[in-house]
Amino acid sequence: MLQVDLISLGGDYPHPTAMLAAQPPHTTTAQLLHSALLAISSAAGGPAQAGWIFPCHDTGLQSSTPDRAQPRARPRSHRPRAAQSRPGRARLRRQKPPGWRRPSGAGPGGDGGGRDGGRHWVVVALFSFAVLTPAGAASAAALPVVINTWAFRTAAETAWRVLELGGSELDAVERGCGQCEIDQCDGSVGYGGSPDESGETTLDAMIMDGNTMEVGAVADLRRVKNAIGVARKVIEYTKHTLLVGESASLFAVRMGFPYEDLTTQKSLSLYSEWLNQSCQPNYWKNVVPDSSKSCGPYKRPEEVTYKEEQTSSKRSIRNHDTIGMVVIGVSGTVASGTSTNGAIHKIPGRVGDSPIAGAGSYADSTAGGAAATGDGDIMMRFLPSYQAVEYMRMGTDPTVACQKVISRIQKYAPKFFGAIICANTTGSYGAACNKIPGFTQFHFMVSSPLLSRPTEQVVDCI
Ligand code: SD4
Repeated sequence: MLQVDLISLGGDYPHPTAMLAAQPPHTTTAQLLHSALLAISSAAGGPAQAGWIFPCHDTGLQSSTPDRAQPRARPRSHRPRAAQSRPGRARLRRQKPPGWRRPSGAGPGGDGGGRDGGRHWVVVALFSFAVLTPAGAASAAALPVVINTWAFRTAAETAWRVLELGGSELDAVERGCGQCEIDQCDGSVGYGGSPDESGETTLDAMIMDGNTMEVGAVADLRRVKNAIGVARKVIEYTKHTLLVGESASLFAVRMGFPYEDLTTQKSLSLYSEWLNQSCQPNYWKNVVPDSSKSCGPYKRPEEVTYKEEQTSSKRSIRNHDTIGMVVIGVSGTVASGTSTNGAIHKIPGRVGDSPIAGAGSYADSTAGGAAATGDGDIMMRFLPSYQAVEYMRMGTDPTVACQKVISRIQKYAPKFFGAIICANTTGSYGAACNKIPGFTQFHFMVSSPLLSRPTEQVVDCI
């Protein structure tokens, strides 16, 4: 077994933001761990700075890591198991853009960007037909179903293809969300997005098996790109649920994942712009110097007057687009997962809702699955995904379950930014979002035997 003396491996390391003059100092522990990880990675023959190898896109089933469980050989039947429709109140508009083709391998820069997808939607709507499901009707149900947040089309296509090729529900979630990590969906998933206060991109992800209720999650993961892949390894090779920070990176390296810089020109310029605008916005409050006017370092004032800021999200909707995915197989097996680079300019160490079971997502094969997106600092306080699944367990229609969860958060944080997707074990699904200025509709993707292709849908926020 490889042993590394962390202390003797201390030393400076090339921080991603080294190019920027105003680089904040880092802790010695982080430096030591970083050096240790580099040493482990190269001792293990790992490509410490190599590019990300993730060949699954070609087949949907291969892995960059050596020990991926192979999928079942025989394709599953995708015939509807139950065509059950339940009443709901949401208005779901289904759209089918023309000219859809089976993907042949979109990588970074592919068409998976949800925000792009959002803009794209406006354009294609002029040329396509839309079916407006009247208020009072819910989605038709069939299995399997794949549903994911935002218009992350390549992620939906990847997950669906994994099912078609006989992969498991967990495989589909891992590959689907992993595709977004490759595509850097909206800059909010994967490497090179949402730099924190020190300019570094860190990742949160989780995956949940609704048969066994096992969860694998990583939070504040540094210098490893395939966060949901690492989360899956937490299920497969540990008895833990959640690993965090540099220690999660150490685990990832041991599992064979490349250890590499997540910084890109884009994340550097986001960071540099933020520094130039006096570090606005940020997540501090009640500190000196005044965090609404100047950069830190901040500290507690002599006399603290605690004032809970009304929960209007100062955050830009544009940089909050976590992928959350629920997959329900033909037999009703539920799996769910998330992957995100979290909140831009977050305080280092911040962990959002995405890697927290019941918050970011939840899966229970006796009821259904749900996944959330939005302001995780608010949403995680309500365990919305768990709550939605529990509503569905009681027989509540998925759309209504999603709405009830949003309403509950609204009572405490009327201006929160957030949305949730829900699906039950019959394949019925729904979504809901909180209506705030600039966010009145929520786009999501659905794949089902009732749709000829992964289809973007939109719901009006409440
Ligand atoms: C977070 N919930 O870290 C994530 C961000 C997100 O859509 O969902 N964006 O708070």
